[in-house]
Amino acid sequence: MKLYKWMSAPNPRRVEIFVAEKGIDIEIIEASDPANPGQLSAEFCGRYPHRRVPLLELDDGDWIGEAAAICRYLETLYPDNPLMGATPKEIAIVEMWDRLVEWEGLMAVSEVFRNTHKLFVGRGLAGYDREIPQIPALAERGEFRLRLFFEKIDEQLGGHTFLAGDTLSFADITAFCAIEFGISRRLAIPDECIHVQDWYGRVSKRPGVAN
Ligand SMILES: N[C@@H](CCC(=O)N[C@@H](CS)C(=O)NCC(=O)O)C(=O)O
Repeated sequence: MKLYKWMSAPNPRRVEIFVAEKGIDIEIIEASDPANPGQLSAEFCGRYPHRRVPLLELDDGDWIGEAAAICRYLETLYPDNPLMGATPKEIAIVEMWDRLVEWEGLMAVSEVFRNTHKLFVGRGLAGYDREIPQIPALAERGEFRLRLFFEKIDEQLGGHTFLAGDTLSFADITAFCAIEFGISRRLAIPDECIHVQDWYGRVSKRPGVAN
Protein backbone atom coordinates (compact mmCIF):
# COMPACT_ATOMS: atom_id res chain seq x y z
CA MET A 1 0.00 0.00 0.00
CA LYS A 2 1.05 3.59 -0.64
CA LEU A 3 -0.33 6.71 0.97
CA TYR A 4 -0.27 9.98 -0.99
CA LYS A 5 0.06 13.25 0.96
CA TRP A 6 0.64 16.91 0.10
CA MET A 7 3.10 18.96 2.18
CA SER A 8 1.50 19.96 5.51
CA ALA A 9 -2.11 19.53 4.30
CA PRO A 10 -4.31 18.53 7.27
CA ASN A 11 -6.39 15.73 5.72
CA PRO A 12 -3.44 13.52 4.76
CA ARG A 13 -1.94 14.33 8.15
CA ARG A 14 -5.00 12.72 9.76
CA VAL A 15 -4.09 9.45 8.05
CA GLU A 16 -0.36 9.80 8.75
CA ILE A 17 -1.01 10.18 12.48
CA PHE A 18 -3.58 7.38 12.45
CA VAL A 19 -1.07 5.04 10.82
CA ALA A 20 1.72 6.05 13.21
CA GLU A 21 -0.50 5.66 16.29
CA LYS A 22 -1.55 2.18 15.16
CA GLY A 23 2.00 1.20 14.26
CA ILE A 24 1.23 0.38 10.62
CA ASP A 25 4.10 0.56 8.16
CA ILE A 26 2.97 2.25 4.91
CA GLU A 27 5.04 3.94 2.21
CA ILE A 28 4.19 7.66 2.12
CA ILE A 29 4.50 9.53 -1.18
CA GLU A 30 4.45 13.28 -1.76
CA ALA A 31 1.83 14.09 -4.43
CA SER A 32 2.82 17.69 -5.15
CA ASP A 33 4.12 18.85 -8.49
CA PRO A 34 7.94 19.08 -8.06
CA ALA A 35 8.03 22.16 -10.30
CA ASN A 36 5.15 23.83 -8.42
CA PRO A 37 4.68 22.31 -4.96
CA GLY A 38 1.62 24.48 -4.33
CA GLN A 39 -0.35 22.13 -6.55
CA LEU A 40 -0.91 18.40 -6.79
CA SER A 41 1.00 16.92 -9.73
CA ALA A 42 -0.74 16.38 -13.07
CA GLU A 43 0.17 12.70 -12.80
CA PHE A 44 -1.61 12.38 -9.45
CA CYS A 45 -4.70 14.28 -10.66
CA GLY A 46 -4.77 12.15 -13.80
CA ARG A 47 -4.95 9.03 -11.66
CA TYR A 48 -7.50 10.21 -9.12
CA PRO A 49 -10.40 12.18 -10.61
CA HIS A 50 -11.39 13.75 -7.26
CA ARG A 51 -7.99 15.50 -7.23
CA ARG A 52 -7.53 15.47 -3.45
CA VAL A 53 -5.28 13.90 -0.86
CA PRO A 54 -5.08 11.69 1.11
CA LEU A 55 -5.28 8.78 -1.26
CA LEU A 56 -4.42 5.16 -0.50
CA GLU A 57 -3.18 3.03 -3.38
CA LEU A 58 -3.78 -0.67 -2.73
CA ASP A 59 -1.48 -3.48 -3.82
CA ASP A 60 -4.13 -4.66 -6.34
CA GLY A 61 -4.06 -1.23 -8.03
CA ASP A 62 -7.39 0.01 -6.60
CA TRP A 63 -7.65 3.35 -4.78
CA ILE A 64 -9.39 4.61 -1.67
CA GLY A 65 -9.81 8.36 -1.11
CA GLU A 66 -11.22 10.39 1.83
CA ALA A 67 -9.39 10.35 5.15
CA ALA A 68 -12.21 8.71 7.13
CA ALA A 69 -12.72 5.97 4.51
CA ILE A 70 -8.98 5.21 4.41
CA CYS A 71 -8.78 5.03 8.20
CA ARG A 72 -11.89 2.84 8.38
CA TYR A 73 -10.27 0.45 5.89
CA LEU A 74 -7.01 0.36 7.89
CA GLU A 75 -8.87 -0.06 11.19
CA THR A 76 -10.70 -3.07 9.74
CA LEU A 77 -7.49 -4.58 8.35
CA TYR A 78 -5.51 -3.89 11.53
CA PRO A 79 -7.93 -4.05 14.48
CA ASP A 80 -5.18 -3.85 17.16
CA ASN A 81 -4.88 -0.50 18.96
CA PRO A 82 -8.41 0.54 17.92
CA LEU A 83 -8.75 4.26 17.22
CA MET A 84 -12.34 4.11 15.97
CA GLY A 85 -13.94 2.43 18.99
CA ALA A 86 -14.33 -1.27 19.86
CA THR A 87 -17.99 -1.72 20.81
CA PRO A 88 -20.94 -0.60 18.63
CA LYS A 89 -21.56 2.31 21.02
CA GLU A 90 -17.91 3.41 21.05
CA ILE A 91 -17.72 3.17 17.26
CA ALA A 92 -20.75 5.42 16.91
CA ILE A 93 -19.48 7.94 19.47
CA VAL A 94 -16.07 8.22 17.80
CA GLU A 95 -17.75 8.69 14.42
CA MET A 96 -20.13 11.29 15.85
CA TRP A 97 -17.25 13.34 17.24
CA ASP A 98 -15.17 12.92 14.13
CA ARG A 99 -18.00 14.23 11.95
CA LEU A 100 -18.68 17.13 14.30
CA VAL A 101 -15.00 18.05 14.34
CA GLU A 102 -14.58 17.73 10.59
CA TRP A 103 -17.65 19.83 9.88
CA GLU A 104 -17.23 22.47 12.56
CA GLY A 105 -13.45 22.68 13.00
CA LEU A 106 -11.64 21.47 9.91
CA MET A 107 -14.15 23.16 7.58
CA ALA A 108 -13.82 26.41 9.54
CA VAL A 109 -10.02 26.46 9.23
CA SER A 110 -10.33 25.53 5.56
CA GLU A 111 -12.82 28.35 4.92
CA VAL A 112 -10.36 30.86 6.34
CA PHE A 113 -7.31 29.48 4.58
CA ARG A 114 -8.82 28.79 1.13
CA ASN A 115 -10.44 32.20 0.98
CA THR A 116 -7.43 34.27 2.05
CA HIS A 117 -4.15 32.61 1.11
CA LYS A 118 -2.50 33.76 -2.11
CA LEU A 119 -1.70 30.17 -3.04
CA PHE A 120 -5.42 29.60 -3.51
CA VAL A 121 -6.36 32.57 -5.66
CA GLY A 122 -8.81 31.08 -8.17
CA ARG A 123 -8.80 27.80 -6.17
CA GLY A 124 -11.35 28.58 -3.46
CA LEU A 125 -12.39 24.92 -3.19
CA ALA A 126 -10.14 21.85 -3.24
CA GLY A 127 -10.55 19.20 -5.91
CA TYR A 128 -11.65 21.04 -9.05
CA ASP A 129 -9.78 21.81 -12.26
CA ARG A 130 -11.71 25.00 -13.04
CA GLU A 131 -11.42 28.47 -11.58
CA ILE A 132 -13.27 28.89 -8.28
CA PRO A 133 -13.04 32.38 -6.76
CA GLN A 134 -12.05 33.12 -3.18
CA ILE A 135 -14.84 34.73 -1.12
CA PRO A 136 -13.37 36.91 1.68
CA ALA A 137 -16.70 36.93 3.59
CA LEU A 138 -16.44 33.15 3.97
CA ALA A 139 -13.04 33.59 5.65
CA GLU A 140 -14.58 36.05 8.10
CA ARG A 141 -17.41 33.66 8.88
CA GLY A 142 -14.88 30.79 9.11
CA GLU A 143 -13.10 32.61 11.96
CA PHE A 144 -16.41 32.93 13.79
CA ARG A 145 -17.22 29.27 13.09
CA LEU A 146 -13.82 28.26 14.45
CA ARG A 147 -14.49 30.20 17.65
CA LEU A 148 -17.75 28.26 18.14
CA PHE A 149 -15.86 25.02 17.53
CA PHE A 150 -13.25 25.84 20.19
CA GLU A 151 -16.00 26.63 22.70
CA LYS A 152 -17.78 23.36 21.94
CA ILE A 153 -14.76 21.09 22.29
CA ASP A 154 -13.51 22.99 25.34
CA GLU A 155 -16.73 22.04 27.11
CA GLN A 156 -16.41 18.39 26.02
CA LEU A 157 -12.74 18.20 27.05
CA GLY A 158 -13.58 19.74 30.43
CA GLY A 159 -15.35 16.46 31.30
CA HIS A 160 -13.39 13.91 29.24
CA THR A 161 -9.71 13.09 28.77
CA PHE A 162 -10.21 12.85 25.00
CA LEU A 163 -13.06 13.91 22.74
CA ALA A 164 -14.82 10.56 22.57
CA GLY A 165 -13.88 9.21 26.02
CA ASP A 166 -10.82 8.07 27.94
CA THR A 167 -8.54 7.14 25.06
CA LEU A 168 -7.24 8.86 21.96
CA SER A 169 -9.48 8.29 18.92
CA PHE A 170 -9.68 9.28 15.27
CA ALA A 171 -11.87 12.23 16.36
CA ASP A 172 -8.95 13.64 18.40
CA ILE A 173 -6.67 13.16 15.41
CA THR A 174 -9.04 15.11 13.16
CA ALA A 175 -9.38 17.89 15.73
CA PHE A 176 -5.64 18.02 16.30
CA CYS A 177 -4.92 18.31 12.55
CA ALA A 178 -7.49 21.09 12.15
CA ILE A 179 -6.08 23.04 15.10
CA GLU A 180 -2.43 22.43 14.22
CA PHE A 181 -3.05 23.68 10.69
CA GLY A 182 -4.98 26.67 12.04
CA ILE A 183 -2.13 27.55 14.41
CA SER A 184 0.33 27.47 11.50
CA ARG A 185 -1.95 30.07 9.86
CA ARG A 186 -2.07 32.24 13.03
CA LEU A 187 -5.48 30.93 14.16
CA ALA A 188 -4.53 30.34 17.81
CA ILE A 189 -6.44 28.38 20.45
CA PRO A 190 -8.28 31.05 22.50
CA ASP A 191 -6.56 31.64 25.88
CA GLU A 192 -9.73 30.88 27.81
CA CYS A 193 -10.13 27.42 26.22
CA ILE A 194 -7.91 25.87 28.86
CA HIS A 195 -9.14 22.32 28.34
CA VAL A 196 -8.32 22.51 24.63
CA GLN A 197 -4.89 23.94 25.48
CA ASP A 198 -4.19 21.07 27.87
CA TRP A 199 -5.49 18.40 25.45
CA TYR A 200 -3.50 19.93 22.55
CA GLY A 201 -0.30 19.82 24.64
CA ARG A 202 -0.89 16.16 25.53
CA VAL A 203 -1.73 15.06 21.98
CA SER A 204 1.17 16.95 20.41
CA LYS A 205 3.67 15.06 22.61
CA ARG A 206 2.51 11.60 21.50
CA PRO A 207 5.22 9.85 19.46
CA GLY A 208 2.84 9.24 16.54
CA VAL A 209 2.16 12.97 16.39
CA ALA A 210 5.51 14.52 17.33
CA ASN A 211 7.48 12.41 14.84
N1 LIG B 1 -13.02 15.17 2.54
C1 LIG B 1 -11.66 14.94 2.10
C2 LIG B 1 -10.96 16.30 2.00
C3 LIG B 1 -9.65 16.19 1.26
C4 LIG B 1 -9.04 17.54 0.97
O1 LIG B 1 -9.70 18.58 0.97
N2 LIG B 1 -7.73 17.53 0.73
C5 LIG B 1 -7.00 18.73 0.40
C6 LIG B 1 -5.76 18.84 1.27
S1 LIG B 1 -6.17 18.94 2.99
C7 LIG B 1 -6.56 18.67 -1.05
O2 LIG B 1 -6.33 17.59 -1.56
N3 LIG B 1 -6.44 19.79 -1.73
C8 LIG B 1 -6.00 19.79 -3.10
C9 LIG B 1 -5.98 21.16 -3.68
O3 LIG B 1 -6.26 22.13 -2.99
O4 LIG B 1 -5.68 21.26 -4.87
C10 LIG B 1 -10.95 13.99 3.07
O5 LIG B 1 -11.46 13.80 4.19
O6 LIG B 1 -9.92 13.39 2.74
